Formats: sequence, structure tokens, C-alpha cells
Amino acid sequence: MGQSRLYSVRMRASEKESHENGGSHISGGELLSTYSELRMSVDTLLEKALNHSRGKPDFLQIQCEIVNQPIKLLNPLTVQTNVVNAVEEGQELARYLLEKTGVHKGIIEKTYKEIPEYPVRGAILIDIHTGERVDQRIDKGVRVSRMDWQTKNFEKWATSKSVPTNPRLKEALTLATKVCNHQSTIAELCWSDDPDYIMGYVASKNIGYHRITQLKDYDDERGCRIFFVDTLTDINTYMSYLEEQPILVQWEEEEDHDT
Ligand code: WAQ
Ligand code: MG
Ligand code: MG
Ligand code: MG
Repeated sequence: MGQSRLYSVRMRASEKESHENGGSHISGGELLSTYSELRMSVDTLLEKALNHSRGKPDFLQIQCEIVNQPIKLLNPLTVQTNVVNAVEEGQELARYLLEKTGVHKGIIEKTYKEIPEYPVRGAILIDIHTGERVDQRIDKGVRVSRMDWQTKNFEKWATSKSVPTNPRLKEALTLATKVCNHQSTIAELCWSDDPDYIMGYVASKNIGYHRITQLKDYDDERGCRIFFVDTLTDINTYMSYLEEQPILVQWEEEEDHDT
């Protein structure tokens, strides 16, 4: 896959209207594909949009475009699963882990108070010094794209780590690996907006990807994706890294000092 030219394939689906016309977000997806696999890749994202636990789309868009920049290969973050027995316990652990990554307690508390105000279809960026949102993308947020992890390599990794070969884990770990690879990212906090998925995570380059088995209740359609960022001299450069730098996660067993 690294040899031939790749296409970025992106999907977004919403209810009532398109996102820009005020429709509510159902689902999104992004992957990298060779030309010969484009039909299958589009079908994968179409399937995701048509059968989603948040509902049936009234607006659906799938876009393919050639990637011209060189692809960067990254090893996946190390993964740890933390079992908790209640949302409160999970959220307490998430705050504790965020502090371990270097975000101050006051900033974490301020961010948590403001989480309900962010119904976006991407991620929001929080400055770790001020606790202010810095992306200025209002209800859109920043959608990380141009990233993927070949299924075979992912499955080999998952088997070796004794974790499920869950496509959701693949997508989330790919995203977290890309985001945490940038030096301005201090940490990421995430849980799904899907009513049937309650697991979430805290990730950073230093602590790795910490899955937390429960960060919300079933049927709750409020998700969260926050990137805590430091010293962004140029926020546009950071956002274009997230949106445009092509990344393939590739697990190299020999280079994994965790096994
Ligand atoms: N870029 C930026 N933000 C995104 C992206 C993206 N590519 N994809 C999703 N989001 C944001 C958006 O606001 C969604 O509403 C929110 O994140 C949740 O997305 O088992 O499935 O795809 O280890 O529903 C985490 C645990 C699962 C996985 C997270 O999120 C595991 C998940 P979802
Ligand atoms: Mg989604
Ligand atoms: Mg997703
Ligand atoms: Mg979702």
C-alpha cells in the first residue's frame, strides 16, 4: 500500500440538513485507499453511514481525492485497558490520567464544565495554559483525516496484544496515534457519541492510549473529543497537520519494546 499513490476518502452523514445548514451529525469516516481498492473503500464508508446507531442520514457525502504529500509511517501508541464499574469512576480516572500527561487540574475542571457546550462533528482544541478553546471552528471542530491502518497489520498487532480486532479501536487508535505524534499535542480525551458505545480513552505520547471501559451511560448521544494543546505559535499549521498530513499506522514488531 505504501508504494502506489493513495486516495483520501472521507464520508459525512447528517440528519435533516447538511452539517453546514444546521443538520445534526450522524457519522463520519476517513481512510486512505489505493485506486484499485477505491470501490471497496467507498462501500465501507457507505455501509458505515447507512447503518449507524445514531440514525438514518438525510444528507450523505463521500469524497475521494488523491494524496500528493509523502505518507508518514507511525507505530501505534501503546495500549492499556482500564476496567471501571461506573461512569463516575471512569471519569475520575480520565481526569487523573489527563493530569499525568501534564494538564493542570484547574484547566481540566474548566474544560469539563464546558464539555456540554461543544456539540461538534470534529474535535475541539483547548490551550493548556488558558483553558480556552482555540480552534474557532464553532460547531464544526477539526476533523482529523488522511490516516489509516491496514487491516492485516492491525489484526496482527491486536492478536499480539490480546485486544479485540474491533474496527472502532482501529479507527480511534489510528487517530490518537496521529494526533499525539505532533509535539504540540499534550493529551487527547475522547468518548463516542454513539448511543451503543460507552468506552473511551485518554491518550498522549508519554502515557500511551488508555482505554477506559465506561465514560458515559448507554443511550447517551453526547460524545467528546478534545485535544489539549501547548504553545501553538501557528494554529493553522497545527490544524493542517491534523487535516492534511497523510499517516499510515504500521506496527513493526521488532521495534516494539512493549512486547
Ligand atoms: N476527527 C476529529 N474528531 C472526530 C473524528 C475525526 N476524524 N471522528 C470523530 N470525531 C469526534 C466527533 O465529534 C464525534 O462526535 C466524536 O469524536 C466521537 O466519534 O474501544 O467511536 O467515532 O478503544 O463516535 C473510543 C474507544 C471510541 C475505542 C470513540 O468515537 C476503543 C468513537 P466516534
Ligand atoms: Mg462517527
Ligand atoms: Mg469514528
Ligand atoms: Mg460517533
